[in-house]
Order: sequence, then C-alpha cells, then structure tokens
Amino acid sequence: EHKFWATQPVPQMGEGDPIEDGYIEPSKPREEVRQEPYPLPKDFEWTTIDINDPNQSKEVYDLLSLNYVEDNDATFRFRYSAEFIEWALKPPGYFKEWHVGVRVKSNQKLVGFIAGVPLMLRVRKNKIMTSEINYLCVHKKLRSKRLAPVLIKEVTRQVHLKGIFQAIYTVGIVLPTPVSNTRYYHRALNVSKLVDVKFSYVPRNMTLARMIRLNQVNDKLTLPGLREMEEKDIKQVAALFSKFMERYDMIPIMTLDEVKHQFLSGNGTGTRGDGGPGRREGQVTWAYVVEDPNSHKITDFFSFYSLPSTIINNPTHSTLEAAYLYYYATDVAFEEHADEDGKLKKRLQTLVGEALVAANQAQFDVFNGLTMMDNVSFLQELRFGQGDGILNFYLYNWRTAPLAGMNSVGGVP
Ligand code: YNC
Ligand code: MG
Repeated sequence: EHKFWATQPVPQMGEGDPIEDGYIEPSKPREEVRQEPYPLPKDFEWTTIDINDPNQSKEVYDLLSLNYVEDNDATFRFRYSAEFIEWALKPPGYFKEWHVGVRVKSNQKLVGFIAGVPLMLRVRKNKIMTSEINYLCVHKKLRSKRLAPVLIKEVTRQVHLKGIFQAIYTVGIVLPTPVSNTRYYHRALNVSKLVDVKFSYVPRNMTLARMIRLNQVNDKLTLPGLREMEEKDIKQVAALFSKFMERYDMIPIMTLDEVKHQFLSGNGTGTRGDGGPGRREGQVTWAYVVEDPNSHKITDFFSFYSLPSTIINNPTHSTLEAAYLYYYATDVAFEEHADEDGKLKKRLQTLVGEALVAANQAQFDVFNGLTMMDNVSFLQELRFGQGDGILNFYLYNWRTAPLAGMNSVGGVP
C-alpha cells in the first residue's frame, strides 16, 4: 500500500498500542549518518533556501501560493504570506540546512520544498527534541513522480546531521499512522462575502439578513484589562502558558525567546492601521493579554494568526482572509474544580469571543479553529460550524498510544 512509508520508522497501520512510549529506531552518531545528499532525477538539483534573502523567500512564496494545499473541491488554496513563511521558518535556533529546495537544473526554477524547525516537544511524560516538518510542496506539473519521498528523506538526513531523530508533522490525509485527528471549525465574520464565494451557505429556514445578524460581533473589545501583548509581558506569559499547557498530553515546550518569537515577532512593524484596519504592516500574528489592574498580574492570554487562502476561479473575490486560533491560557484553569463547574469553559468562551472581535476589527472574513486543546468546549456557543477539513498529527520515530479526544493535543502550529 504505502511503498515509501512502509520503509520509515513510523508505527505501521494496525500495529496496536505500544507497551511503552519510546523511539522506533535508535539515534546514530553523526559519522554514521549518510553524508551525501540523496540522488534526484537528472534534471533536478538540491538547494538550501536562504530565507533571509528576500528573493529566495519570494521564490518559496511563489511556489506555495500556486502549488500548496487546496481544499477538497479545489475552491481555496492556502496562501501563506512571505512574512508568515519567514516568521515560521526562523524560530530561535533554526537551521538553514533544514530549508530544503529542489530546482530545475536548466533554468533554476524552484519546484520542490520542505522545511523543518527545531521544537522541544512533550509527549505524555517524555520531553523530546524534534524537528517540526511543514511546507512540503512539489510543483503541480511534477506530481506522482515520487519526488515527495526524496524530499522527506533529504530533510530527514539534514535533521539527523544536527543530532535530532524525532519529528512532528500534520497532514490533511491519512498516512501510517496518526497519533491524533483534529477537525477544522469555522466562525463566519464576513457572512455575505463567505456566502458569495461559496464558503458558507444560507441554510433553509434562514435568510442572509438573519444569518448576518446572528454572526454579528461587538465592534469593540470589552473585557476589562484586555490589551495587546508587549515585550514586558513575555516572562509572565511564558510562565502562565507553560503551567496551563500541563493539561495536555502533547505540547511544545518554549523558552522565553521562543515565547517572544511565537507571540511577538510576527506582530508587524509600525502602528496599528499601517497594514489596513486593525493591522500593522506585515502583521501575521496577534497576541492579547488580560492584566489585572491592581496586581498587574497577567491572568489570561490568547493569540491568532493570519493565513489567507486564494479563492480559485472567483470573478469578484481573490482572497479569503482567514484568522486561525493559536495558543491561549488562563489562570482560571488553576482554580480548584474550574473544569467541573464550567468556570474554565466560560472564561475561554469570553477570551475567544474577544479574539473574534479583534479578528473582525482586523477585517478577517472567517475565524478558524481545530478540535484540540479545550476548543471543543466553546466552539458551539461561539457559533463555529464544523468544516470538511481534517488535520492529522504524526510523530516520526516515536511510539505512543493515540491521543484521543479533548485535552490531548495541546497543539503545534
Ligand atoms: C504528505 N503530505 O503517501 P507511499 S503537509 C507525507 N506527507 O508514499 P509523490 C506524503 N507523505 O504512500 P506527490 C504526503 N503526500 O507510497 C504524499 N505523501 O508510502 C506520500 N501537494 O510521492 C504518499 N503539501 O512524490 C506516497 O507524490 C508518496 O507528487 C508519493 O507529492 C506529494 O507539509 C506532495 O499537500 C504533498 O505538493 C508534495 O502532492 C504534493 O503528490 C503537493 O509521488 C500540495 O508520498 C501541497 C501539500 C503537504 C502539506 C506537510 C507535512 C509534510 C510531512 C512529511 C513527512 C515528514 C517526516 C519527518 C521527517 C523528519 C524526520 C526526522 C528526524
Ligand atoms: Mg512527484
């Protein structure tokens, strides 16, 4: 069935739960790692993408914007911005060698890409240094030629050369073998546009006007103490975040520098409005905190990021502006029985409700979330609807029983 994946250190389908969590194949000393790049078909060559070079970052943007992930009926295609790609590929401690490209020898055109970034992960009781693999893409004209396995093997070799032997990745399709499955949910903000582009439909027994009214959000943030996150908050946010994330079974573990990178370095430059209403120039992430006015303690935080999609073949609208719920945390979770008596659920509903307001101010058309973290507890009340997209989580060279249901996956971008 899976000619390539059958050869890889991943749990094979139907293997059953492991007796103990652990690696599938042992790590190797550097000198035992293959030293030469894997061979490519003769018309192609490897390239290391220098993501700091605006020309090369634009090449990756161009490749992905025309050839990356589409929805099931090819109506929408992810269009990560160049700023987003730069932010995502340059976390603290990134390796340029993990930004692997394939060019056509004759004209140097970039036709293949895969990237990894280092990520400390906790899976149940184990902390594992991993590579988070993303942005695997082969030009549409070169599909089904088994280039993807070569890209995967080459990035694996580059990861091994840095002494790392585990990886995490998310894919829309089912491969051997998901550690968790999540589903996309969507909260309409710009209802009439979503209906226009056939992202949403007006159900029977409903009118467009009524649907617009039902999905209206406040025009201002109202939660007392809520403001944008700043540099001075990093330490408190990092502490709150790491304590909150203890609830989940698979989570990233971030240093202060990583917290700063994840929540502030994508916030764009200049002042609000420079990049359009509610946005700074080049803004890809939004992060908010709630500060207690008396103690100045940060009690809550939430974040979301911008990932537009190209609307394929639409005469009037070219772009779907989508915000994606990212990480959040609240100290309500540390109160006794906060879970059982619904206090946590209520707080998260308030926080994400404010995220919807901020996203609406920034002119997003839709706000997306996955069925992970505690999201299932508030999706319905906040009028998210189930989408057709799924997202499977995978671990490379690590065995653990499936992470099922809520409170299992604490996410990974
Ligand atoms: C995929 N998305 O099953 P078998 S997600 C992994 N992830 O192998 P060919 C995939 N494997 O089944 P094509 C995959 N898609 O025979 C396909 N495969 O064992 C497997 N799409 O290769 C597939 N981006 O080259 C099969 O297929 C083999 O030409 C077939 O290329 C695939 O980034 C692809 O969806 C996805 O650009 C490049 O369709 C192409 O179709 C494309 O003949 C649109 O490949 C964009 C798209 C994928 C987004 C993502 C995460 C990728 C994870 C890769 C695995 C990482 C493993 C860990 C490595 C580090 C280890 C350490 C340490
Ligand atoms: Mg291919």
